[in-house]
Amino acid sequence: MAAPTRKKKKSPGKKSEATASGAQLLSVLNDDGSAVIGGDPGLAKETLLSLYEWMVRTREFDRRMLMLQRQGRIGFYGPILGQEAATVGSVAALDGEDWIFPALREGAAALMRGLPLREAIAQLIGNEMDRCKGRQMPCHYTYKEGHYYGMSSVIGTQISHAVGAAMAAKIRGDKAVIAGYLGDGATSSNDFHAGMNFAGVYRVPLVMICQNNQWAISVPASKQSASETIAIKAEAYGMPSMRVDGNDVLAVYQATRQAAERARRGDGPTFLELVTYRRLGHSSSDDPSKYRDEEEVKAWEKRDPVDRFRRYLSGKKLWNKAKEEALNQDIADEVNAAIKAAEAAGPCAPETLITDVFAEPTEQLREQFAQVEEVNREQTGEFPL
Ligand SMILES: Cc1ncc(C[n+]2csc(CCOP(=O)(O)OP(=O)(O)O)c2C)c(N)n1
Ligand SMILES: [Mg+2]
Repeated sequence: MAAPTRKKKKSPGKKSEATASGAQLLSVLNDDGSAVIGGDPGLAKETLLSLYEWMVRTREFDRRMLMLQRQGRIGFYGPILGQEAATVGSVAALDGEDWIFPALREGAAALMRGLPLREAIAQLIGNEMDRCKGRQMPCHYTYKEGHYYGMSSVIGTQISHAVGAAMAAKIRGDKAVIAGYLGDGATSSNDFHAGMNFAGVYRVPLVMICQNNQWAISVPASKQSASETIAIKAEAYGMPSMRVDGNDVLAVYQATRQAAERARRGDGPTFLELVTYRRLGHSSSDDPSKYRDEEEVKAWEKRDPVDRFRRYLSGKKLWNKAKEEALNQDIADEVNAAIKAAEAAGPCAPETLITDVFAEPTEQLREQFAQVEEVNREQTGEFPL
């Protein structure tokens, strides 16, 4: 996405300052779509529309990918319905050279940084168009050109990676800031404590962004921690934090922008807790009706981040039904074309089993591959696999 443009003069509202306790909840948008007085970050029209477009694209992509999984066209998918504002708002507030270390629900960030939709879908399939050649689990995109790091599936390890990269940026004197994402569940990992401590001590240029979606698979946030909030944990590491309404794209944008500017100035890391909700299952393999109350889901539906922002744009006369219909059609066409292109790609070549392990496959790898070929030939009478 293009660098966000901002109108000059307007200053962010007082509520946005990072607090020591992290107890306040920063929000800009009321449920009716109006903005809290003094809290509107005053973004330019193009930026506002781009935020909305990305939220809608993210939602449609997510919906279609889950459908592909249900139709058996991809193996696995981790939906993000309800969390669009958290990813889109935070990524839009970063500069293009900043690095993103995603956790489980930030795939849209790769798209915003330029990963073509068809390549993202190829990653879900694991075919020859996939730059990881099917070696990563679905939804574990990677896009180096867009400074989007490949996600590690082991919960909490993304934190150490992000902190390490931030330390490297500091040593090298880069201008880049590191955005390290995690979920509420990841705050119980050893890596969280080690990473937060290191980041605080060395004052690395980092924004830790926790998407508190209230659940870690079937474990509710209330059983995850005895702390009053997640944001408050940062205090122990000497790090300012903010608790932000994660379903409010303007609040997320504003908080991330401020935290990134702070890091870029050399003033060290900030921790953001984005309060949001995972409306669907943990993944396509999960059935949340087994462990949570449908009433809770319905309550969060009313705070839908896309509807809320649409109301804000409509109130500003920047959006209407005709524009909505045109955007929906464009995105549907875009996703359809991307699915077609990704599904047209063939499987990965069998040799990719042994390439990229070393610069040149070793003799042992070649031998093993020959054995695989032999077994396959015996069993099927043909090769390739
Ligand atoms: C070390 C480790 N333990 C367990 C798992 C299995 N696991 C995958 S996702 C997940 C829950 C993560 O919850 P959270 O951090 O809140 O992220 P969310 O899925 O809600 O986005 C677990 C336990 C794992 N991947 N790694
Ligand atoms: Mg969670």
